[in-house]
Amino acid sequence: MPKRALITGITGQDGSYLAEFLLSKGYEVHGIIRRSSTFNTQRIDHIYVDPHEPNAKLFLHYGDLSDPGVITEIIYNVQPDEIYNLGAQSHVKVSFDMPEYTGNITGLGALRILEAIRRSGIKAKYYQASSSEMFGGAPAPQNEKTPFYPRSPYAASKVYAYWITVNYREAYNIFACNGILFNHESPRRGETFVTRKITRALAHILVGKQKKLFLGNLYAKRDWGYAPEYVEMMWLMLQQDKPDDYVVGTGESHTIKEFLVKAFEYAGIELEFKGQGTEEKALVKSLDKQWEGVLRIGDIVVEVDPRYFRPTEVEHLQADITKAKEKLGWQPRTTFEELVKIMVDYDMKLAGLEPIGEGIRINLAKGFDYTDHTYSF
Ligand code: NDP
Ligand code: GDR
Repeated sequence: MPKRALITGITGQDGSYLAEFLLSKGYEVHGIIRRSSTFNTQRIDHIYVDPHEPNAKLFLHYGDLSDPGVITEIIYNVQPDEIYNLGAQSHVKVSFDMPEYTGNITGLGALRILEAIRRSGIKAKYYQASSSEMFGGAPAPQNEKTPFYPRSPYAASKVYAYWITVNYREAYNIFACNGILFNHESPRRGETFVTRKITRALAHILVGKQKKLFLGNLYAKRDWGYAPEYVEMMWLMLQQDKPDDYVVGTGESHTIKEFLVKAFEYAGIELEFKGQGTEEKALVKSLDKQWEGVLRIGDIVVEVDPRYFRPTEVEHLQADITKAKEKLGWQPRTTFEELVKIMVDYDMKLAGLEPIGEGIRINLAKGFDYTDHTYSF
């Protein structure tokens, strides 16, 4: 019998990579999707097979983390061996606009699944998508022993989900793990997270679809890794003898500004920064011949817009990955520069441009053969 996994948030960045990974391991994969007036399954369309086909291994169920009845019913009907709870209102800035909704989905959603496991008596292992945002204001580097200091409704909700996971492990002997993952990005990253916002805007500027990119705080530091690698760690945590919590990151951090500069530089554009605070701007200092006519020296391509500032910011996240290295053999394989190149190439291609190509080659060389909803690397 193949193992059976249930994924909440299967239509998101991580859910789609995890589904591919588990299918490649021979799992039968079930995912919970939300009803939407437009298609929301673009990230998994390429792996979907009509369930009437005899070789179908991926099955989708309508549901919502706000609805305990349907969550319980799906878990009871599917009888999964492993449950990965990746569903969330996952945008930190949006959580300030929708704090209660975020608490309901991102926090209580975890409880609803754990309760369904407990009440049904199903022997499913549980993975909780915990986040480095829980460390928030705690000094870097952060590890499993660092006290949490959440700085947003999102982070506070994740802290609740973290502790309820630990509590159900201790109280009811459920095999439940927290993966405390630091930021991880990819060509499938949602378009409003800062890395993808930058690479997508860059491509749009180069095809003349957008003039300027507006960003918030350029000086926050993040530990950015490559998402396909991180979903492998989720699975690995559930394959250990004992359930535990692990920090996963690269151990390196960079500012938003560094990401911005590297992305433009890779495309052949040198930026120069002028002004400070809300007056800060990035201008084109030099550019490759191929962009002449599209851009000129001195063009302002980036401006700071306080609309994107957060009421309370998380200034510096950097993972101490000692435990995951020692116990799970974790070794990040993609560098910051490689990640930037992979994402810029993707967005250039998506915008109809010839990609620079290094990012595509890097991805292939790493053995990632992940097919995307738009094209294959
Ligand atoms: P995404 O935002 O890309 O995906 C979130 C998923 O949750 C989507 O499938 C979304 O569905 C689903 N979802 C949202 N609201 C509900 C709801 N009410 N009921 C059911 N499903 C819902 O997130 P990522 O893939 O980047 O992240 C996966 C998880 O890991 C999240 O929990 C996130 O908070 C956490 N995390 C992410 C990190 C990162 O750097 N990416 C780092 C640490 C933790 P739809 O497609 O319909 O919107
Ligand atoms: P984050 O990711 O909040 O770390 O949460 P995001 O990319 O949204 O922000 C990272 C940093 O960039 C700064 N920033 C901007 N952010 C956005 N989104 N848009 C902007 O225009 C902008 N300008 C500057 C932010 O202030 C912040 O400092 C992500 C999510 O995936 C969470 O679900 C996950 O838990 C954490 O990563 C780890």
